[in-house]
Amino acid sequence: MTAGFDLIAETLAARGDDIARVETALRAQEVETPSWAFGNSGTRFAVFAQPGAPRDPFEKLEDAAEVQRLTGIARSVALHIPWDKVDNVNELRGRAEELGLRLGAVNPNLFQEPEYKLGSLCNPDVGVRRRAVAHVRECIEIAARIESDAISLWLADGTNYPGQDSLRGRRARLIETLHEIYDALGDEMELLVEYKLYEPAFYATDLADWGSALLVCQELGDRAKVLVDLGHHAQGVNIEQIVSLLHGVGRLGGFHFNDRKYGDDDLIVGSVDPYQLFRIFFELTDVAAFEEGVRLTIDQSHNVEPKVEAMIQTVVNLQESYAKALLVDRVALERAQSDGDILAANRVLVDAYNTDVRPLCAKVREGLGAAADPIAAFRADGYADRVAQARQHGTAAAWL
Ligand code: RM4
Ligand code: MN
Ligand code: MN
Repeated sequence: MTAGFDLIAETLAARGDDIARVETALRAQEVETPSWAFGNSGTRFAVFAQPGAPRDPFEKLEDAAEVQRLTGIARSVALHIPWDKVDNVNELRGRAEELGLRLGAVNPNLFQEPEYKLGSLCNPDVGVRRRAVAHVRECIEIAARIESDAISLWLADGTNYPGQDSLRGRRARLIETLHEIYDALGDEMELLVEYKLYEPAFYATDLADWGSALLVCQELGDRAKVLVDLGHHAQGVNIEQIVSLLHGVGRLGGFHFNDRKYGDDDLIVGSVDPYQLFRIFFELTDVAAFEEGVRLTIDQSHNVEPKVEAMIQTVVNLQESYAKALLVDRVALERAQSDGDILAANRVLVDAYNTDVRPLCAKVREGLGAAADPIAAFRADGYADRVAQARQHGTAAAWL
């Protein structure tokens, strides 16, 4: 392990770079875990109950704390309301602090109420629109109470059949309701606007792509930013280009990390296409996007794989991709680019991607008081068995 670390350090030193730069950046990386990924979840066909699934938001925080304890970079937890609604939100915040956590973005739920059948913020019925806005306002109040600085909005709104509703009409309603929401935000709060190509609507989704989300944000104001969920694009779309473009115009609010093969599969990020994840990090490391607070949130659904272990693996994947991006020889890359040396430029990237950064990441985690090998430590510790014993009675939290 030390040998692997020394090799990276020597390679960097030989080109006048310093491994301390990379270690500092890795120590500063912050990943937000989603509360909803700890509860039971399922496919369209079945929900698979897992032993030890948390029964309430407090137990979800315990699971998140286990992920943080072993990885050292996942201190913050995103909430989904009403799934994480509690009688006293200060208690939830207090528990988070006790566990060494922070509550992160608040996600309103505008997709589960029967009255949202024809949409929420775009619904043709003004009464439904009013109630949807009221729900988001309630989330803003919760966010203010827990001192969260972001509302993260995903709309399931859309239509299934051509002619079902006026596309222009829906857009106008969306802009109007979003203005109300934006005006209700606290001064320090950001509105993150997530887009998704399709699903649950199959013909026309009201916020289907980065362009329609960006236009909305530009209409609202500086604190409205686009959120990129990696599973929400058509096949083959160049996500790193979207990310770099949004960042360039100051509108990249953050990510929902996950991986996919076909649709919005919500698999472990970096499990299907680790090179894509690396390319995304590569586009953002040289522009200091992470220091400016681009949010790295995970949005995954572990239906059949054990949830806490899956989350630990996810955080490790995010750390390793970032580490590889930090190792790109920028001087050599610029030289190759200005020489028009296509293949040398590409090799610079591939060299960094092919570096075994595991010893480097292990050292960073140890320095943070976390585990050199988080998965092995998790399995040895027996957390999964302990919670399976402790959480036998009552109803598990589930998002269906
Ligand atoms: C959506 C979207 C949202 C998430 C819901 C549960 O597909 O990714 O971010 O909150 O799923
Ligand atoms: Mn998402
Ligand atoms: Mn999704």
